[in-house]
Amino acid sequence: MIADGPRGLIYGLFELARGSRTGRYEPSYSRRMIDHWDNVDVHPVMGQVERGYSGGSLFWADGRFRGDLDRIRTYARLLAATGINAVTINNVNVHATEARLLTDRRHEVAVIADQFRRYGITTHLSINFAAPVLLGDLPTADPLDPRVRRWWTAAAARMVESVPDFGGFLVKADSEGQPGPFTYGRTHADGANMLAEALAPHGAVVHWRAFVYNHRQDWRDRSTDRARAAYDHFTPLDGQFADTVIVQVKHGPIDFQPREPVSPVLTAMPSTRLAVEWQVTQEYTGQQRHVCYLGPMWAQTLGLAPELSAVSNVGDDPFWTGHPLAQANLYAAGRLAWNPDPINVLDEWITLTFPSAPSTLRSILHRVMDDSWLTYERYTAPLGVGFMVRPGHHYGPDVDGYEYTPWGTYHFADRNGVGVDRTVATGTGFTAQYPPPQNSRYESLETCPDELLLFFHHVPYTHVLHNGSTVIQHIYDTHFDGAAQVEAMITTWRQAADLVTPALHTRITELLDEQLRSATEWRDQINTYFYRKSGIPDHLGRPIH
Ligand code: GCW
Repeated sequence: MIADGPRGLIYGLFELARGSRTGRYEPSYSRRMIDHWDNVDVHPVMGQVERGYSGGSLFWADGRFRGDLDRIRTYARLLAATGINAVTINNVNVHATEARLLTDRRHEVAVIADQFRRYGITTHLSINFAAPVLLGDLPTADPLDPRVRRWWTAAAARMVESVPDFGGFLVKADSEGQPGPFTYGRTHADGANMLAEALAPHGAVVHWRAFVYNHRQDWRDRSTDRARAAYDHFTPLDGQFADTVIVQVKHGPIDFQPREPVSPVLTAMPSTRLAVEWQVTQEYTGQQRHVCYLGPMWAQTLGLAPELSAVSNVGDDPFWTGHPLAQANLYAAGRLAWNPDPINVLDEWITLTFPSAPSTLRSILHRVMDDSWLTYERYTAPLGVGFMVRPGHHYGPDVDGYEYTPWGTYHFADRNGVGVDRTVATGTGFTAQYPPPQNSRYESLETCPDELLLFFHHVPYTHVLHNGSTVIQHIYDTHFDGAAQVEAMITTWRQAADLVTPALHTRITELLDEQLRSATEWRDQINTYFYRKSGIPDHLGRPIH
């Protein structure tokens, strides 16, 4: 481990966790879970860790269990110190090798669980819904078939023999090619309840993801809207899930974009246990090459579900998280689940990570990090429209990268305007999934917040925002400002040269240089694209390529 970053965080947090400063602490979320998207094999496209930007997996390398128990223990301690008490150790996309963690490779799960247990953390496993078929035991995975139910009951019992305090299963079903109950004409409640029946006698639970949507869409079919999908699939099942099933809902209705409204599912299933899912790994928020402190974004969903699941941003990188400042996101995820008050979290992280920091360093870190999410938003996709990223790896700009594919993440930009009409009056009707008063707030152009305008409405480029600017001028202004703010971050960080270790200073400097390169690329591609579509020049005459 390299000096001040990780060590400071661990030791400092233990001080805090002992309650030595202000007495007693109680968590507001009962289960505070980190989900790893680690593969056992190196996946040909997704690699060792799907959407991992911090090196390899702490658990597996090239198909083998790494067996570095010291490192896992240190990690367990770090997680416990942030307040995390549950971990899912493998990717929700469960391929053939990973499926065997449930059966003949479960001793690996047991060894990992032994390390986490020391710090009060339970171990959970992602499973493949078709495991009875995939592992060659049965001709079907139909959840209502008694043979399938017996198979899962036996598999759960064997797992609990290996891991007596086994936490349970996490399931991505009928989503992006993963198998699920739809194959057998069954509902997601049928599928989840079957697994709950196998696990409940052992006190273990099922986390069942609500990320279910049609990824083979036709852009002309405006009745299919990816934003609607989770609500449409799951709310009719409210009340049908067993008590030990937790339906896990991404914080926004689409997919971890830098700006989305809160998922309407979170307020629409009063008779179901829910968990909100945050993406700590920065797939769509700069991939741990950009500073993007996400605490303020996640704070929007605090209090809406009793549990939290957060997708890990940790790997075998010496700083744990690739970008050293991305540690703050891991800290914020655990900490906000413990105490849903976002105000001081970043300041706390700075204090604990740099315990002897002079006030100049504290102020530098605040200036670089406080508004970094809003800065990121400014130089990327505008006004909540999302998904203007390069297809596949999702880094950097490609405005039309997904526009002519079936993934359902359209922006509908043409020469007249841009945005997705999700109104009841003329669009997909998504706004109706919100209770009053949000439904009418989003439905109406008069009241829809600017930052979500293009998520809910298709408007002309000359549409005037609440802030008095037009859509097109706002696009130019925010993109020039966003890139300029990254330049300012670099100038600010230079002043920290003598205040942190050289290794830390160098790593962050290199990453900020990449952030500026990328922000400039975003600025220029977005501005050029919309200038060429709209034909409307920038009022200030700044260079547009
Ligand atoms: O955002 C998408 C990612 C996939 C991920 C999926 C999910 C694990 O691009 O890599 O798969 O979300 O959340 O299941």
